[in-house]
Amino acid sequence: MHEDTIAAISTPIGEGGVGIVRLSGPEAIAIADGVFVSPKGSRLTDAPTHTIHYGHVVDDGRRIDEVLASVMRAPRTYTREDVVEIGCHGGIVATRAVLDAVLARGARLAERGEFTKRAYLNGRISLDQAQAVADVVCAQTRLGLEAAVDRLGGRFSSAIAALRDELAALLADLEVDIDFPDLDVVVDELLPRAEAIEARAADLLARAERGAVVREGLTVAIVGRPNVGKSTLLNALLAEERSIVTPVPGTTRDTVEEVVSIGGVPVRLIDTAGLRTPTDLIEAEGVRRTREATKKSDLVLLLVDRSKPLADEDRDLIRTEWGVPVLLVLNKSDLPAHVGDVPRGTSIDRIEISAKDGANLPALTGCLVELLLGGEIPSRNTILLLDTWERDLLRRLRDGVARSIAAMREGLTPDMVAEELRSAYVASGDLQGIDVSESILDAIFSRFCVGK
Ligand SMILES: Nc1nc2c(ncn2[C@@H]2O[C@H](COP(=O)(O)OP(=O)(O)OP(=O)(O)O)[C@@H](O)[C@H]2O)c(=O)[nH]1
Ligand SMILES: [Mg+2]
Repeated sequence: MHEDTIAAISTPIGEGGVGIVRLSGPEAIAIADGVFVSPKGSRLTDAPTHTIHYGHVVDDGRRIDEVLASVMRAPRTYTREDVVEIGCHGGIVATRAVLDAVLARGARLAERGEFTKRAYLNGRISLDQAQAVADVVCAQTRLGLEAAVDRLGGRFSSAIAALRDELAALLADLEVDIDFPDLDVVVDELLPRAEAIEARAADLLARAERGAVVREGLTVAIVGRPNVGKSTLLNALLAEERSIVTPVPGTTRDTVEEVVSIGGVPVRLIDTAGLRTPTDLIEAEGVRRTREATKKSDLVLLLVDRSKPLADEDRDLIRTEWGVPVLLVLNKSDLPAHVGDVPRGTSIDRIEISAKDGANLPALTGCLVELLLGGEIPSRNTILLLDTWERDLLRRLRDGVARSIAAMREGLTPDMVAEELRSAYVASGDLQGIDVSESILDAIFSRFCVGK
């Protein structure tokens, strides 16, 4: 248990219906009681666990806010410590003043994720579940949320625990073989078990790689000459008038970014300034930003206006090597076509749409699913949300088992096989959060906001 008591505002900063100041630690109830006055004179320190109390927070005898204080005594709390949540009216000033009052009484301002870190250190949740909490908070699509909630339920932890148990059993059987070389635990018996472990680790890894896409999302840049309908397409895909659309070429001067869910994957769409020889400084900067945007994209949607003859600038863009897959989009299919022959250039596919009336937009989304996700729409059962370092450990686990299998097939000695299995076993332990280094812990909890 921790010595000190931490406090923070647990709701988003800004005006809202309520603002919650959360305290956790041995002095949480006493500190809250020190700033709390109930109309009937009852004390939070006498309150039974999991009860809510009406009153005011006072500082220097002045009432700061009318509040509801929830008293939750250890161990059945988020952190397993004494916790008090003071529900204020919301708004920046009042909530902040309540926080200042408890800080003045001896609470320490919590660091990012410190409440959840305590929940982990006090054994209420596994590291895996702590990560899942961050994913729940950060989820950008329904699918991301579902996968995070699944993980919070501990599905990944139990899968790893099972693998670890089997690795331990396999190692134990091998030890017997090492100690009594003529006892001859046959490779025939161990090999299929190792193969089964490898198959399961490989499956988890494949799901984690799909999950990485759901978690980190993808980026798509919409580029083309001025006036071809880039902003109109962004708005159509978003189903809102986000970007300014006018018949004037050069309308969009800065990049505009929004996230849409495509097959449950958050896709950051970047509408860019039309590419042409800049006519002024602002436009030159816009064009530079367009080039930057394409560099950080996973795919480029290259738009051409098919109601106009193809311009030399279109041709240049079609010939450009963008370094990522390009989908050529012939826009304005609602108008008569005057574009003539459009060379394919570096694009891997092409499609005709009308951004204005939405014709063929579902097909465009289908193309994106095909090109970005290999045609496979992820579902909560086919993905796993893991951090990069966890994917790394999972890979190490699988590789260790794979090497042990190779060693068995080559007829190497049992202790050589065991050595490979041991590295897989160590990786499984790290994945369970046993002996995770402080730096990894810091990396995990820094993903949280203050107050979580
Ligand atoms: N008929 C028709 N008009 C369209 C279509 N898409 C866009 N437009 C029109 O084309 C004009 C330019 O559209 P924008 O979306 O502003 O074009 P842009 O590519 O963003 O242009 P810049 O920001 O200047 O680079 C507007 O008048 C749109 O209404 C379409 O599919 N059909
Ligand atoms: Mg535009």
